[in-house]
Amino acid sequence: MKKVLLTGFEPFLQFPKNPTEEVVKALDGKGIGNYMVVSRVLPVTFQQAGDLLLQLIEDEKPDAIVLLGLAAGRSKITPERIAINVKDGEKDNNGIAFEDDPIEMNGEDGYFSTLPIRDMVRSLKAAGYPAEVSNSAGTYVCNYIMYNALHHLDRQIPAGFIHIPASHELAILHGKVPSWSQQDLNKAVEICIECL
Ligand code: PCA
Repeated sequence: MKKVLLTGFEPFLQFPKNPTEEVVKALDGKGIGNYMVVSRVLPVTFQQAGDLLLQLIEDEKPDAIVLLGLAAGRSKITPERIAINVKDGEKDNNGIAFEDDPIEMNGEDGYFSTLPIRDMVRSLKAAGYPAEVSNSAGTYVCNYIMYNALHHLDRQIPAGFIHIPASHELAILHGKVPSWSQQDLNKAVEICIECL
């Protein structure tokens, strides 16, 4: 069986729960399609998340990588098309913020996802889950790790990023975001992995 590295993130900023953490815990060790899932939760800190991800790629030698992040406010599952060479935005969980900085000084402006993002969207919708390709992963830690992974991997294996909506649990705590049941979020990510 092949191995897929699946990562989620810890809570950050005004989000006291991160549903991606629950997804990766629920799917860890599962066989989905041709893949066995190995999952990890990453810190929402630019430096550590990037370093840890590259270390995991070295240690686990996965055959595919699916990175997950919360996009609170979105109502659909959104596989990301592209990571851009920019870090910018709010403070990370170490209190570090960047403004208009490159991720890699001499890196490409952007890298396209090498995941089957169109198949994922089609399969999700066929299974009854709202989904669409997103054309921006933002400029915060999610875009940062997607860029790092794709820059490092140089298209050797399928890799990319999927943003997911808030869970009901987070929506209750937060108060102002659309949400899905955690069970549906878990199932939707399973469907994405089946597309690999
Ligand atoms: N979402 C943030 C970082 C962590 C997460 O789950 C983002 O979209 O950058």
